[in-house]
Amino acid sequence: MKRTALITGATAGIGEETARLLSKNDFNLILTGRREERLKKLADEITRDSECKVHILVFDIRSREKTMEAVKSLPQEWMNIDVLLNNAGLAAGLNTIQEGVVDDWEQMIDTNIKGLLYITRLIAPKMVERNSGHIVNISSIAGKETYPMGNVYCATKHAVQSLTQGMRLDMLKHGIKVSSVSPGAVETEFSLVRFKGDKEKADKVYEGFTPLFAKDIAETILFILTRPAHVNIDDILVMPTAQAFSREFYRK
Ligand code: NDP
Ligand code: 8X3
Repeated sequence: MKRTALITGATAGIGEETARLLSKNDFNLILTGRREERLKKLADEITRDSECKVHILVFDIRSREKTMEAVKSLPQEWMNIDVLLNNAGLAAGLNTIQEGVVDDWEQMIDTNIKGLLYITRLIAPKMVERNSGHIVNISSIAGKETYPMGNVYCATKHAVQSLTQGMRLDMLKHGIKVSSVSPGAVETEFSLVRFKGDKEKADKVYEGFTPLFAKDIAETILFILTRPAHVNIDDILVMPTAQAFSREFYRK
């Protein structure tokens, strides 16, 4: 029987590629994000190329009300969510603390921590009721190390690590699986967003080495989701071969 997965941030990068991969591996999908056109296009592609059913929800995860409305709007047949992939997130800017942009800090905290919590709070109780479910949180190497000027972004991902442990402890007796995936540099729209559309700056991040691609992380997520019932993958750190720790790159 197919499982239902809700993916936050399915309009680009890791979320989009994971949607494609899960659609071919016995999942029906609830795809979310702010960019409706992209969600519709992806839903059309997936339903054309697979047996997967897709439902889209358009909302800004920073809004508690909009997130609640979106989840409450789900038709009955979509209410039993087996997998929650907490992927929506971003880095905004790269500045020292003393020159930090407070609006950027708020955007990262509101998306990467509070947004993740809002949606988890809405979906986890139903998993607990059924004594079944799997939450996968996308953390980062930035959740394990702090790098210069990464301050607030790294703090949000450290929070994701901590929340993953908290979720696992609190839902242990209900048989809920909780995992995190912590990638190094993945070439997605991440750097374009971080540098606010400056493509030259964004491209420089991946210059001279082969980064990870969204598909690499999608495959890791699929691995996590397809372990036997008695196996929980707590955390996987995935790095490009040419990257050691958060800021050591071997560039040719
Ligand atoms: P992308 O920028 O390609 O994708 C980010 C996704 O998050 C988009 O679908 C975007 O959708 C969604 N999102 C962002 N803000 C909001 C919001 N306010 N409300 C709803 N959705 C939102 O980046 P990645 O795929 O790389 O990032 C996915 C996750 O992976 C993030 O949590 C990131 O921190 C993490 N990560 C990324 C790494 C990398 O090097 N790329 C490495 C380690 C972790 P939309 O804009 O349509 O709302
Ligand atoms: C994204 C990877 O190193 O740019 O989380 O923070 S990094």
